Amino acid sequence: MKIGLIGLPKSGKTTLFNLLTGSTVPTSRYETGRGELHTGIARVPDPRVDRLSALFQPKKTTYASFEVVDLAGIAKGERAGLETKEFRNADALLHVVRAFTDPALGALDPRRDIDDLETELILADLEVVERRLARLEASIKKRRTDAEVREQEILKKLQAALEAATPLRALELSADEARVVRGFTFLSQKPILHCVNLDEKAVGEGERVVERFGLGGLTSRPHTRVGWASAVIEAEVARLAGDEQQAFLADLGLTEPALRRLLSDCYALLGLISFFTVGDDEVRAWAIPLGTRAQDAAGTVHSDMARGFIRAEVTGYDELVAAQGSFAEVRARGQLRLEGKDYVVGDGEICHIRFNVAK
Ligand SMILES: Nc1nc2c(ncn2[C@@H]2O[C@H](COP(=O)(O)OP(=O)(O)OP(=O)(O)O)[C@@H](O)[C@H]2O)c(=O)[nH]1
Ligand SMILES: [Mg+2]
Repeated sequence: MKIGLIGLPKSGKTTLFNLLTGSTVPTSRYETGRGELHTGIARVPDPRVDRLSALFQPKKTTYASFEVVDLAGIAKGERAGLETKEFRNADALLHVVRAFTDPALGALDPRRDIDDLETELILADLEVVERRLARLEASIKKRRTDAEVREQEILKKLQAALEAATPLRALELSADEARVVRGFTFLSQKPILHCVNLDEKAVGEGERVVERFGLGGLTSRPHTRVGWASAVIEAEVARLAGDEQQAFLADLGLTEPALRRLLSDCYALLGLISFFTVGDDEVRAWAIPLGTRAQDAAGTVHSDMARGFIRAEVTGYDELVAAQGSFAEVRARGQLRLEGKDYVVGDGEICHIRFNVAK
């Protein structure tokens, strides 16, 4: 899964990118960083993985992760900067919205910035739709095919929505429509998390960003979330370890580092849940969309496991922890289930896949 960091210039994207991925890309108030693109990996913190790892003492512990792409800022009217392949195929957008004061950047107004950015996404999509519609029209004139007429119908529906300033993520599409639309990688269709980047002094008021900046209308939109952080504070939090970190957070009136919250928000925004595989070699979290069948879940681990799938042995996280990680004990308690390929895997379940690949 891939997350694209997006936002107006100097909103703090690269600062947040560094935090998410543990990178050290230079950030600056002045440099434009035009055309620069950074990619990295963000680990999704999960206390359940920590606990399982403590129980199994594996050689390796692997958290679920996101790929993160950081682009240069997109100013009003500069949507051409969005035409990057690495960005186009992002699964979700993390929109960094400035809410810290910087005299050089003018008055802060997160609501306006959110609308301005959304407008750029919508206009970029509208250009794609209109280009394709012009081609389709010419092609249908020459030789009419049902497939192209259907595509034209669907694109006209999208065009009408975009012209009415509705992002495509707000449209309900039938399976048939979704299939046609998928290949276009429309930007306004991607789920979006607006992260309000707060002034250091305001960080204790994070829980109230929605009221404070009049963002109430956004939270009820489909595939949209509002989060907050103060990137500069988070950089300090990240430098501290354990107890010191907790003490610093408590001083600021915070309960946890913003990164943890933002990453779990991204997870939820994408409709993802985790299942775990455990053993002496590795304890690992796997991200799957809610509603994934056992056979497809097996396929995220290895394609052979999906192909030769026989059964999944499944138990819950709480059950396994209560049994101190002993499968024999879980089985004895009648809490180890054998499930078939159509079983829908639940969040936090521990799965052991039995499979057989013919030679
Ligand atoms: N006061 C304050 N400054 C911040 C915060 N986040 C970022 N900045 C500053 O804003 C400036 C720009 O930060 P970057 O992370 O480079 O912003 P960006 O969005 O990546 O910028 P471009 O890629 O050039 O669009 C730097 O000087 C940061 O230190 C914040 O939470 N508070
Ligand atoms: Mg940057």
